[in-house]
Amino acid sequence: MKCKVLVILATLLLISCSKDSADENIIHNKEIDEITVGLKTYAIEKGKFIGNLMRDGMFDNLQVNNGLTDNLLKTEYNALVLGNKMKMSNLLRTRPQDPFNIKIGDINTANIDKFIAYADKYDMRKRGHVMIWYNQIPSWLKIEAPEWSAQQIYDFSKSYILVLSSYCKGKIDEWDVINEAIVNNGFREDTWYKIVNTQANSNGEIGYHNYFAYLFKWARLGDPNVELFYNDYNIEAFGTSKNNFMRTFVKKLKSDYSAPIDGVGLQSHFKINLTTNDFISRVGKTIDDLGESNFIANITELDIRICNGDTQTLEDQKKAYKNIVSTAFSRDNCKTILIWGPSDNDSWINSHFEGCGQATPHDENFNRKPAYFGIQEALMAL
Ligand code: 9MR
Repeated sequence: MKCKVLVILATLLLISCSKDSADENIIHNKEIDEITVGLKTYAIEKGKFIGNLMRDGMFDNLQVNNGLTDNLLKTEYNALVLGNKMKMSNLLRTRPQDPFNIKIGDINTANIDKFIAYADKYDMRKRGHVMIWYNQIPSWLKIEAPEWSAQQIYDFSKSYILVLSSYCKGKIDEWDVINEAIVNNGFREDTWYKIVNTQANSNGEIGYHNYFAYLFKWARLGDPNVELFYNDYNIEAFGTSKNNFMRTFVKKLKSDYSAPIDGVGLQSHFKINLTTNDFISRVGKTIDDLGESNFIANITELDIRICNGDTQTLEDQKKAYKNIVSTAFSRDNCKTILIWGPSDNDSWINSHFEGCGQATPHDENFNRKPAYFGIQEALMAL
């Protein structure tokens, strides 16, 4: 009799244990779902790329922030760019023996390799940032370039781009060939390459258009299949003087100079009070206008900062993120949106704009903000 009671008790215990563990499984699976169903799940379904950047801290130590940034990047995003580590200041830090005939050995390819390995591990689209930029150049170039002739600027740029583009052939999906060359309604003049506009090269060619067109041709020569971009800020909304100048410039580059330029990167560093419906619909108009001339128009550095004095809330920021993502992605010629900062804990805004912050979709503790759900809703509704 005693034995029977014991068997019944043991069976009951077993049943209740296995029920508990089934409940635990459900909870556990839900947690896994919440962790693994990132924004990219929705983007992939719609044939789009949603990305973010890897900052220097994480690049140097992939497990920075207790691995939270790493987890966020690989869970949420299917596109990646490096914040600084592929800029010329990092890739060409040491002066090459002959700066007019750069060899692959002169370039810090370890940075490129590390980027590619990480992105490939998680099936991410890879954005190369950046080949030619007036800013973040090596200190030796800052000293020497002002003494160079136009032909020397051409030789330096050609050998750098050719070597870089060939090294990354088939590994990088899209490159910023030239970044931030426009100021208001003209070309930027305070650059290390400005001599190309006032002095002819040895072919007798002169002017920014000619130089920029060659940059694209060299990049294409190194990799026939990579997508090549002009990238800039404050060019997003249709009809401003910088926007008008940019659209005329890229079209001219393609039609009059046969530059193999595939698209424009609209950086999109927005301040919250700028992001009205009218402003965002004008961004849509820019994408359409570029599309009519067969240009891709990607959003390449999106963040929406809130500053002291702004009356807008995180809910307003959600609406703005949702609006820009659905406006851009509803256009076929916008394929990629990259956000410039994994979380409010590691966004460049904090150190560059006094009194501003909260610019990204994840908060200081890497938790999803309303902005995150705005992006998610926009992706789901595509
Ligand atoms: O995110 C970059 C930041 O860490 C650097 O301090 C800064 C220096 O200029 O560059 C930031 O990235 C810029 C990008 O390369 C080009 N567009 C503007 C970005 C924000 O300044």
